[in-house]
Amino acid sequence: MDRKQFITRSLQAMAGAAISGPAIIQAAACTPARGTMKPMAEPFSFAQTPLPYPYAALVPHIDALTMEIHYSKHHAAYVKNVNEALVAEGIGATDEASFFSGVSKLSAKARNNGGGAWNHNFFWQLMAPARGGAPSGMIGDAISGAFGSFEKFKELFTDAAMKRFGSGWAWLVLNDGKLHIGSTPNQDNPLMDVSELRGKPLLAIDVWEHAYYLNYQNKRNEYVAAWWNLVNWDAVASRLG
Ligand code: MN3
Repeated sequence: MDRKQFITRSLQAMAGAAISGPAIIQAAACTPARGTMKPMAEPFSFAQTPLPYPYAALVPHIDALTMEIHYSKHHAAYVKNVNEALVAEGIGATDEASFFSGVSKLSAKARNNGGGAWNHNFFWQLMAPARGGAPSGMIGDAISGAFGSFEKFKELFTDAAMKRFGSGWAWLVLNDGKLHIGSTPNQDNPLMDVSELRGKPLLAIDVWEHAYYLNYQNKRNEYVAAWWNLVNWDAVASRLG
C-alpha cells in the first residue's frame, strides 16, 4: 500500500467512526425520585465551553471587543435559547448527534440556536494565538492529496467563505473518506439532516458580520485573510483521529 492509499484508507476508517463534537453536552445528574430506583431518561442540554484563551489573545487578527461580544453575548444567547427550546418543545434528542440528525423535525428556534451553540464551541477550539501556517503530518498530507496543495486548499476555502451570501459558515468536512469544502447559511452545520453539505466538521470559519464588523467593517476578505494566521492545525488534526 503506498502512502496515498494509506491516507485514503485511514480517512475512510475515521469517517466510519462516530461523529463526536466538542464537549458541549452536559448530562444532567440523574436523580431518582425519593423511594424509587427507577432510572430516568438522561436529559441533555447544550453548554458553552470556556473560551480557551483570553478575549485579547487573538489580537491583531480579531480584536478583544469583538471576541467579548461574540462569546459573551451572541454565543451565550444561542446556548440559552436552544436550551429553552429543548425544554419548551419537549425535544427528545438524547445527544447532539441525534439532535442534529433530526433537526428537520424541530422548530426554527431549536435549529438556529442549536447550530449557533455547537458551531461556536467548535470555532473557538480551532483558533489559537500565533498559529496559522501550513499544516503538517496526516492533515497536511490529506489536504494536499485532496486539493493539490495547501495553497490551493486555502484559495478554495477562502472562496467558499467569500461566496457565502449573507450570514453563514465555511467548512472543511470529512465525508466518506474524502475531504470536502463547502458552506452553510445562518447557523446550519454539516451535522444537520437539512444541510446540503454533510460530513464530520474539521475546520470552520464564522462569516457572520458580528464576527468581524467592528474591526473590518464590510471587508470580509481582510478578516478571512487575517483568520488564516490563527488556525490551530493541531486542533484540526485531532478531529481526524
Ligand atoms: Mn458567530
